[in-house]
Amino acid sequence: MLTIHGDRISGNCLKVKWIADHLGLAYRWVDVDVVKGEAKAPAYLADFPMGQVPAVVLTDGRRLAQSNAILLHLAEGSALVPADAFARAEMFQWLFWEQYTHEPAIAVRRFQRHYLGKPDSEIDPALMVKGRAALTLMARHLATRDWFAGGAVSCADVALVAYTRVAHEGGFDLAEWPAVAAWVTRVEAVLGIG
Ligand SMILES: N[C@@H](CCC(=O)N[C@@H](CS)C(=O)NCC(=O)O)C(=O)O
Repeated sequence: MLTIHGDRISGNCLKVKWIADHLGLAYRWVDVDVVKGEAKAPAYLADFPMGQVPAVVLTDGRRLAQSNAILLHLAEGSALVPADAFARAEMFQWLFWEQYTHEPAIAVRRFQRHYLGKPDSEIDPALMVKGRAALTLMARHLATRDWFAGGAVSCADVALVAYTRVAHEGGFDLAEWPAVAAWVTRVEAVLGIG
């Protein structure tokens, strides 16, 4: 059976859980408390040298880390990975953007504010600027489209919704970006969450 190592406070981990649930995959969930440093424990590092969650052990024993790589592997062959080559490339475009631009601003600000309890004055102001720019870019895209890649929900939507739906915990008010808020509701409905 698939084993998912994850922490439920982590959007990166929830992405993997949601995909597995959506696809009806059987799995065992192993809690790894990132705040307690369990992802850096020697036993965990021996199995997953990147020292982060999520990470999975596939049914055949092979291991894989990095949330979006895991999403793509689990969703291979499903409607969440577009068959059309350009739509698939668009999905990759948003997946890479999510990890390089969106998550490092919105998820990091959320973690510092909501989980470490830092006051706004102690959080790098650039995180708010970058997070707002990311949400504005998403809103511009969603002004003419319901989903991020191709004409249907894909792994890109699942990856992007993970931290967007909890952006308020990072101090971002989605009421300022109604197209993004409406898309969050659409993705949550597909995934049966929310
Ligand atoms: N690029 C990685 C990021 C993973 C990541 O940042 N994981 C965090 C939780 S969201 C973590 O494991 N932090 C604990 C640590 O670094 O010790 C992915 O997409 O999986």
